[in-house]
Amino acid sequence: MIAIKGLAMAIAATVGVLILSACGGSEQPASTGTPSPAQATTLRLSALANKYSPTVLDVVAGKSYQLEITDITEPHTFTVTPLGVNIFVSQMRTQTSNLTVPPTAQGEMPFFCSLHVDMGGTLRIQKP
Ligand SMILES: [Cu+2]
Repeated sequence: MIAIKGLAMAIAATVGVLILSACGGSEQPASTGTPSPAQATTLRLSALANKYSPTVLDVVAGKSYQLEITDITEPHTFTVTPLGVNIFVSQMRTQTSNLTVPPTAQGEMPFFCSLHVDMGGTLRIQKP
């Protein structure tokens, strides 16, 4: 919990710095010198009523995602056994976690919550 709060504060601090630098650089055109690192795509998953929705998540092998789980009212897991993914979802309301799909992964794999029998879906992995 403390680590998560610390992360939230770090993100808040980063956002603050970004806003500050955006204001300070008003005389210069948008900086195009350094390409920003590839933006991770956000995958949204609701945990409303202890069911994951949508039940199909489309991802691409080798890509990283920000998995944003919303409507959390009690602890869950986001588990994909073949990928070795087992994220503990402990924050109330919304939790964002990194999900990286290995480049060699492909096909359909079940994802599920190990705490709720009927809570799960299918991760559909496309080739890049
Ligand atoms: Cu659950």
